[in-house]
Amino acid sequence: MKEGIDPLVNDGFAGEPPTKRCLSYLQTQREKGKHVVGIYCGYAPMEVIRAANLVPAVLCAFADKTIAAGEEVLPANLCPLIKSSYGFIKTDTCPFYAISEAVIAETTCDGKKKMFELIADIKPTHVMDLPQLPDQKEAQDNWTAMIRKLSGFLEGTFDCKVTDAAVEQEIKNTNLKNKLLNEIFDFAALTPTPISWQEVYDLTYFGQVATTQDMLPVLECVIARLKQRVADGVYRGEKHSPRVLVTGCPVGGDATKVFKIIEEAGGVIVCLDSCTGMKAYAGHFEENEADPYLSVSRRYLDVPCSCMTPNTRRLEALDRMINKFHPDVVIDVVLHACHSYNVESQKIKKHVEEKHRKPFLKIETDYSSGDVEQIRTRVEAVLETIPKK
Ligand code: BJ8
Repeated sequence: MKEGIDPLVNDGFAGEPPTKRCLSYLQTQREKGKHVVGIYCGYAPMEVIRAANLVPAVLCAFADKTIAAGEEVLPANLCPLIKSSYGFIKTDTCPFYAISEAVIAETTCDGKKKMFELIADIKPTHVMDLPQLPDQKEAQDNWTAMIRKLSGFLEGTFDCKVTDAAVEQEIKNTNLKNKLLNEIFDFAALTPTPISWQEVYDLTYFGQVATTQDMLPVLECVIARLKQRVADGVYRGEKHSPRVLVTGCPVGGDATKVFKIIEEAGGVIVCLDSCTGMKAYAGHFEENEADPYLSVSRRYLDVPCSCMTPNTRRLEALDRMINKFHPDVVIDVVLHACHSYNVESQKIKKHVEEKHRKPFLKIETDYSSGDVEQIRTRVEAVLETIPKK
């Protein structure tokens, strides 16, 4: 938190890692008797999980400290997100995994998919077969069937009933939560911007876990505080700081070193395009469809992850974000050994440079601090190419 600026969320967790707020929330829900399921991906159909009266816990990890434990079993040249997540489970130190009574997983990248096999015998683990050619009609049919199958797994595991009416209600709840979060993202689109990347990240992280009902007062209060900041002329960075859009792999914990470097180099991050950022809140669920599962299926198949081919939706989403947030530069963060985001980066670079005539930088990194100075040099160099305003 920048000195002199009041926190947007004043609940005692301001300035703390967002995982603390989420863990506290999950513990409270458990004490109230609610069951918790672990999730690993932006494709996890939250509306069905919530319709079963369950609370989702995000199990993707971003800490360097568990990589060594992960590498005792997994290959060293694997994505750090997978090694870190597995390392936490292997050392029995992940409170989010500990509180989860079952795990929901999807066949996204090979590393995650095979890691799920290694943990499947610890807790009930339900793997959903995610189609990866989203434009094919069969993809929609199959994904809808997989989401229905998930309902069956949750009903069997937690002795509950997932009704269509409850799924429909959760669709409406998600649309409302997304609407308010997008109102908050609108503030990041202002020049200068009154909201920091850390504040956006805190909210997007909490939004994965908390229900719409629990989020509503928080979000309404944040919107009021942001309006006040604008009225008071309070903003982040300098008035004419280079505006940065960060896209790519999910970034959290130790990987936020990249965000900190961008800020220290004088940039202001105005858009976080990843599953740990704004991506989870894009799009819209059609309400009052004859089959609410089809509505859920459509929305999730639209998630523009690099595991999809072709992933044209990511380019379309980038167009919308560039037009809204007016970045001066696009930085693509790729985690080591994430082949799909790494290969796709070439397309993103071409699209950004040729269609939008903006500078582009790809940063390949992991959770260690060994490359901080090298990243800093590259970030400083790209920010220097931006004409002063
Ligand atoms: S929807 S981005 S959360 S798969 S683990 S793919 S970084 S090699 S996390 Fe993801 Fe779902 Fe897609 Fe979002 Fe690469 Fe690592 Fe795999 Fe990763």
